[in-house]
Order: sequence, then structure tokens, then C-alpha cells
Amino acid sequence: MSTKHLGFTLLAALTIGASLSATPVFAATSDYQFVLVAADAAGPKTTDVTVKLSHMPDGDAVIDAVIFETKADMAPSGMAGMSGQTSKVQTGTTPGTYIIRTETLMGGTWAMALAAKVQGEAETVRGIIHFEAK
Ligand SMILES: [Cu+2]
Repeated sequence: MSTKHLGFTLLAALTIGASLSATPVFAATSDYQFVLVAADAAGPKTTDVTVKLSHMPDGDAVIDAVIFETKADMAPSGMAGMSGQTSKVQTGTTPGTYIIRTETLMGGTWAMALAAKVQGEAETVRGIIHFEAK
């Protein structure tokens, strides 16, 4: 083996090692996904949005997440500038579900961006769901 070849092999090994050690942190938060459960009319221009946070590898619902950010807007309908106020997050009756009362100024497809802290995960879990408002 030439010195040049050895150097290349070492560099390749270091590169692979670096990407492997960086993987767990990145993979951890991407293992979680917000899923829309229901979007129910809850009065004039108001929608109760129920979401579930799933841990993808085992399909378990995450019951102790702290959702600290909820932002609703009509970006999916071409109205990114139209946003709706969101309430404090309530825990749903089904474990692992969370309800966000949302001001939906008009009917159509809305997006909600969510951010949560999950027990045992250093990184913030983020996701975006789409829902229909009447
Ligand atoms: Cu709109």
C-alpha cells in the first residue's frame, strides 16, 4: 500500500466516523412526527386542531411532549400572510394527542407549524401539519 493510498483511506475512515457520530442527534428528532387527528369547527372562525405526536420507530404516541410553539397560517392556500391566533395547548382525551384552538379567519387549507420538547431529547422536535377549516 502506498503512502498516498493510506492517507486517502485514513481520511475516508475519519469522514465516515464523523458522519456516524453526528447521526444519533439528527436521527433522534426526525424519529418524531406530528400527525393531524382532527380539525373540528368550534364556533365562528374557530377550529379545534387535534394533533398526535408519534415516535416513528415504534409507532408510540408521545404523551409527555411540551408543545411550546404553534403557528397557523394559510400558506397552503397561497395566503402566507394570513395568520390565525392559537390558544394554549390542551391535552386531548386520547393519550398523546394535543388540541390547539385556532382562529381560522376563512375556510380552506391551513398550515400549523409546531415545536415541542420531548422528554430525553436534547433537540427540539418540529413539524408542520395541514388542516381544513370550514
Ligand atoms: Cu385566507
